[in-house]
Amino acid sequence: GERYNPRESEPKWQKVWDDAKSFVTSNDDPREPYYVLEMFPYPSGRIHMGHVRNYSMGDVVARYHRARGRNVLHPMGWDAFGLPAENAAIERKTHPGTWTYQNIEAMKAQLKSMGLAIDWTREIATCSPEYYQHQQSMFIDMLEAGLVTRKSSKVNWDPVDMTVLANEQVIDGKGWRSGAVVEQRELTQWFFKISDFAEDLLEALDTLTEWPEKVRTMQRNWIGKSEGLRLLFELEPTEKTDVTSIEVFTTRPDTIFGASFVGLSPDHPLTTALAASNADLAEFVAECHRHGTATETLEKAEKQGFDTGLRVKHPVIEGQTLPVYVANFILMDYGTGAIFGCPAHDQRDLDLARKYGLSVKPVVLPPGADPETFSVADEAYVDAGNIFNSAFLDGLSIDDAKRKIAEYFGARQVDGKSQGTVETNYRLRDWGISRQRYWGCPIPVIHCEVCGTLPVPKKDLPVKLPEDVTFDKPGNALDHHPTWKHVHCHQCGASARRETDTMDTFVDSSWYYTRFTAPHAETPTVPAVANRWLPVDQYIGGVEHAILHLLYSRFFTRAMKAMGHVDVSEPFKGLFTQGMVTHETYKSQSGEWVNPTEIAIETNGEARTAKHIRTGDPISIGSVEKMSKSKKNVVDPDEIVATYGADTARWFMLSDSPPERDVQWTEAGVEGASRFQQRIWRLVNETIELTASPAASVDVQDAGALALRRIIHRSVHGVAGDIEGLRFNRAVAQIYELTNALTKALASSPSPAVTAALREGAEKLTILLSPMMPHLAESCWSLMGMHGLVADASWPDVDPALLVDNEVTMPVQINGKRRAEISVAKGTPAAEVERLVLSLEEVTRILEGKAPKKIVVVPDRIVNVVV
Ligand code: ANZ
Ligand code: ZN
Repeated sequence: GERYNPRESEPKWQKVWDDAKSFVTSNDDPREPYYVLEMFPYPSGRIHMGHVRNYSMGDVVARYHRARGRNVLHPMGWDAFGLPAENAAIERKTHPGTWTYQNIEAMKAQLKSMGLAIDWTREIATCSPEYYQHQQSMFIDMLEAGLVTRKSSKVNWDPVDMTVLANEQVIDGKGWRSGAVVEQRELTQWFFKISDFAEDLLEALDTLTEWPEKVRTMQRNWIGKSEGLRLLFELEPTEKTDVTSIEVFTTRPDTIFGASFVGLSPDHPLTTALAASNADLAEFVAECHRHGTATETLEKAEKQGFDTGLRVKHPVIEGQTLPVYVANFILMDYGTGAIFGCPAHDQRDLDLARKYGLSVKPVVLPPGADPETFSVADEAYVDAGNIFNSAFLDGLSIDDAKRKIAEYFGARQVDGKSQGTVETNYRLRDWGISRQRYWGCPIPVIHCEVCGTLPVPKKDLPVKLPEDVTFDKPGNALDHHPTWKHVHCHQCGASARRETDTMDTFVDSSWYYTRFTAPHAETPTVPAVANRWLPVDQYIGGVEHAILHLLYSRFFTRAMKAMGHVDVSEPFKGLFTQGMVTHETYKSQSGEWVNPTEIAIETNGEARTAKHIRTGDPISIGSVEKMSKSKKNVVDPDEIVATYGADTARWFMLSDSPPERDVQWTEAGVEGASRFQQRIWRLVNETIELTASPAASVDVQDAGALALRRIIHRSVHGVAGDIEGLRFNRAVAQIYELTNALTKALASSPSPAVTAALREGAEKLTILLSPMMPHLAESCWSLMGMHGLVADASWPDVDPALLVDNEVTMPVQINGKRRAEISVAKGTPAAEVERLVLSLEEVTRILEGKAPKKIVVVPDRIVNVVV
């Protein structure tokens, strides 16, 4: 037969699937629903190998569950708002929308060339008003339900991108996109009250058993629950302030006897009040602000303090006082914005104490340490031990001491209040969603001079972005627009200003999976439909979204439930985070990165050398790194599809490593995948040369056929299990094994029974392959003259009897001497065993053409031949 030609076959089958609407999913289909989703792409312009890997995996899952008779939802859309579109618009002098929609077209064509089983009728782009009007309407509902607030807060301000950044978008004090040093600014912003759900979001993590443990841990840490004590310290009277006490939050009240100072945040109200009449303190606070208050920055920054001159009474040591410092590492929006410092057992406190000469008194004794000599030098002791140097707490464990001291303070009073109150705190902050950018979902409110801030009436939605915007000035183009923001109040008619902040793009991606269930509905969801599909059975994407995107989506689902749009709380039942795609790196002699397509590699035994194909210059082969533009080690999926076809790319992506690990893209690997494709094609061609009609019942008495069928059925069973467990590389390995077994049988001048088994094998192999190499599978299916499309074929049934490992090996004796052995299925009838024994080479040699005198078969045990 001819070589398989993917370039011809792939577009052909894609058109057939399209015309047949093979992957269009109906919401009314009575079969069991199954929802598989890959994280939708940002339309940056072109798909990359990471997408290829992600979507190949999702497609295998989708096609497999279709074959299993489920009604599969496998949609695709575009996370289409965001800053890069504005930057591109500035660079290219186009509109962000033009750039975005062009990219969507290009990337859609690329995804289509991969042959993905996607229902494109459900495509959504978050930048289209058809989508974001529902987001606006839910925003209004959330506002009315008290889930949205507007408050003034300190924000990370990127002076180059002129926008607010989330803490995690600040890296080493710089903006993640612009690299500019981030400033702190006070801004009035919109917030989603995700912190209302902190406990629920934390507890429900235990129910997400189909999520990777590491992702659940990351979420737990992000929510950061801690149980502690609010504790009042009495101020020594002073004319500097009327304040009489300072409230701190501590998780270590057991260390109170080791307290050596009280610390205030630079933003603490008492700090602000004191700074009003203390220029040095005001300068210290300003300096702290210049350095930023992002958690990460603070952890790295040198600990700085300012002695306010105030003193508090030590709450447990009679007659002792403690100084009150303002310290740069204390956040205002956690706990009470004030702490007590115990330098012996907290590193930050220790750094501060060493710098300003404060006392360091250990109160937790490490197991086995000597209480007389134990001391803390430069490293705080933060581990377990028993309390000492602490009067009535001495000898207790940390936990027991915490309980005892909480009771002690609970029973005392300061300023007419209980001195100590047990309290739970969460690190999780409310979600600031305001962005000062044009290319995002407008926040649907107006600010009226008379009525204040009002939501836009729902009948006036969507609040559309104006088309005629310019980006000639830095900042928010929406704010610069000459007319857009000037409106009249719908309530009183007075002049009003539209909100010009747009929503964080994480809002768009927090509910798109719900919208896919009814993408054209006039309401955000059709609850009955959404409830049928949700939660997503299998969500697949990058681990970089393990915290924010997933947490925001979990919050949003809860909010949507509260508003009656869905009836589930958790959006994603199964979560899988895939590894990255890596490639070797190459450098020219002048130290420039060189793309893999520009070099030729020569292999000499173990040694590999590289040369530039045009210039012939030697190139050095460097380490294997994540594909990135900066290292130029990127392989373009388009080129791979054009050279080898989509199936080869898909196969290689699935075959080489466990899907949660990184996969190294290599030329040799792709070529191997491409050769395998041809092998399958040959195998099917040669099989139909032997038998052109579809598999009928196979003679189960025939041992050779039985052995082959056993391999076939085990493969069907095993590949199914591996796909369900998302062990794609193992599924691939099993398909290789099956192919080898079939090839071997084909080469062994097969009997009619074996030929029939071979035919069965070729058909089943084609179905097993079809989730991974769907185009090749269609070609094989049609070549074999099978009915319909393999895309519509059912996953093969498995004969359970063939899965049981019931082979027995029987020794074969000739005249009482062991000469050979034979493997047959348990219970093989004596006549069949006799027939097989007589065809054994060892036996025919001794018989020399004569018939044996007698053959005794003890089934499943032994064979005796008498000659
Ligand atoms: C006294 C103490 C002694 C503390 C000791 C720790 C160790 P988690 O567990 O993360 O909740 N803290 C409280 N509020 C703070 C704020 N706004 N900014 C910075 N630090 C703050 O951390 C709670 C601990 O962090 C608290 O317990 C407090 O210091 C500090 F040996 O109190 B601890
Ligand atoms: Zn008004």
